[in-house]
Amino acid sequence: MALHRLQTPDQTDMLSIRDLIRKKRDGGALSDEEVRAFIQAVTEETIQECQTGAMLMAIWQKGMVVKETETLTREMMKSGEVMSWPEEWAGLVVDKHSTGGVGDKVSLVLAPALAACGCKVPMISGRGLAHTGGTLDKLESIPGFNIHQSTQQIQKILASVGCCIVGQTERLVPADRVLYARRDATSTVDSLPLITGSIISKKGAESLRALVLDVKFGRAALYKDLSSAKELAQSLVSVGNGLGMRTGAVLSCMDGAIGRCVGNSLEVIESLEALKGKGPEDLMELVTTLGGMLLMMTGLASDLSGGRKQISDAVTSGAALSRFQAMMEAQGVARDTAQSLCSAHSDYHRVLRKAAHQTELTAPADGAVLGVDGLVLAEVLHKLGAGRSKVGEPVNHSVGAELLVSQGQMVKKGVPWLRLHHEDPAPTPQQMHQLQNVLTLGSDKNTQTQQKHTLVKELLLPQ
Ligand code: IUR
Repeated sequence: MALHRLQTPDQTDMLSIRDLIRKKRDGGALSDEEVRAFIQAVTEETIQECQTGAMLMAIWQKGMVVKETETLTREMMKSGEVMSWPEEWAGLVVDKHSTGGVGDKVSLVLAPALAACGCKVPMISGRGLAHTGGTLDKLESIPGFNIHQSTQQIQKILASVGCCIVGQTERLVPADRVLYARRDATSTVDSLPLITGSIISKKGAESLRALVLDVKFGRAALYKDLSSAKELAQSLVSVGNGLGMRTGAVLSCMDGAIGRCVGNSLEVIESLEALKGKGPEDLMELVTTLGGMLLMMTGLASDLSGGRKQISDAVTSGAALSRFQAMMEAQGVARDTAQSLCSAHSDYHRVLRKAAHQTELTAPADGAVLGVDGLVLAEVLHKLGAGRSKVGEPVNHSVGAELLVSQGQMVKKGVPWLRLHHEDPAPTPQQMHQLQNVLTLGSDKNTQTQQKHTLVKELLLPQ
C-alpha cells in the first residue's frame, strides 16, 4: 500500500484509508506507518468523519496489540506540542491521572504536597462530565483562579511555585480532541486502546519523568469490577513505560465518595482542611500512596513508605498549604483571598459562595452505616446543578453535599447523616427519596464483621 498517497485529499487518498479500515476490521494489526498515517489524516483533517468513525469502531471491536497501542499513543502525542523543561528539572517532573470519581479532590492536595517535596508538577486536569467531578471546576469555584495558562506561563509557575493545575492548551494533542468527540458520537469511548491512547498521549506531551494513575473500580467508577480496572491499569502502565515515563498505578475502590464532601466549592474547603492537617483518612490514604509512589519513581524517596512519610510531613508541616497558596496567587487569585482561605480558622464562605439552602436528611432507623452509594448521590447532585451533561455547560459551584456520618458508625434514628447544599427550586420528592436510599444501614452485628475500610486495593509498579 502506498501510504504517501494519504498526503493528498483525492480519491486514492480515501482508498488508502479504506485499506487501513479494512485491515483493522478484519482483525489485522496496523503497522507503525499505518497508525501514523491514520493519526496524521485525523490531525490534518484529510480523513472523512465517517472513516474516522469506522476505524474507531473497528478498533473497538478488534482491539489492538500492545505495540500498536503504544504507536497509536506516541503518534497522538506527537500530533501537537510536546513540552520541554529546563535541564535542571530532569527527573523531577511528575503528574497523576485519575479515571474519575465522586468527591475526588486528591489533585488539590497532592500537587502542592509533591511541589513541597521538590517535584515539578504541571498538572493538566479536566472538567467534570456526567456524575464525575472535574478538578478544574473545583478550582474555578475560587474567585479569580485562572485555569487557562500558556506553556510559558506554566513553566514560570513551576519555576517559582513547583506546581500548577491547568486546562489542556489548544496545542496539546490535537488528535485527541478530534478522536474523543468522534468516540463520543460513535459509542466507542470504552475501548482499552483508545482510552490508553487518549490518557497517556496527553501525559506524554507533558514530558514527565514519572506518572501515577489512580484507576478506580466500583459502583461509581467507569469500570465496576476490579479485574477490568486492572486490565486498563496494566495497559496504561505498559504504554506509559513504553513512552519513557516511569509509570505506576493504584487500583482504588470507588463505591461511595472520597472524603466527606461532594460538590465543587465544598471539595475545595475539604482540600484546604486536608492541607491544614485535618484531612479525612481515606483522602489522605490516596494522597500519600500516590505521592509516595511518585517520589519513589523519581528517586526522591528510596521506598514507598519513605515516600509516603515525605508527603505526609509536607502536609503536617504546612509546606504543602504554602505551595497551594502560592499556586492560587500565581494563577490569578488575589493575595488577600488566598491568604484568607489558607488562614488557620478561615471563614471559607466569606470567599466561596454558599448555596441558598442547606437541608439535612436524617437516619430512618437505628443502625450501623454499611455504605453510601456514591453514584446515586453524584447523580442527584448533578441534576441539582453541581455537574454538567454537555461539554461547555456551566456548573453551580455551590451545590453539593456533606456526609455527616462515616462507614461503620452507629447512628440513631432521626440523627442527620447528610447536609444537602442546594438552590431553588428545591429537590423534588423523588430526588429526596433517591438521596435517602444513598445510605445503607445494617445491624450492629454486621458492623463487627466489617474490616477497616481502605480505598487502595492494589499497586502496579513500573516494570
Ligand atoms: N479521560 C481521557 O483523557 N480520555 C479518555 O478516553 C477517558 C478519560 I474514558
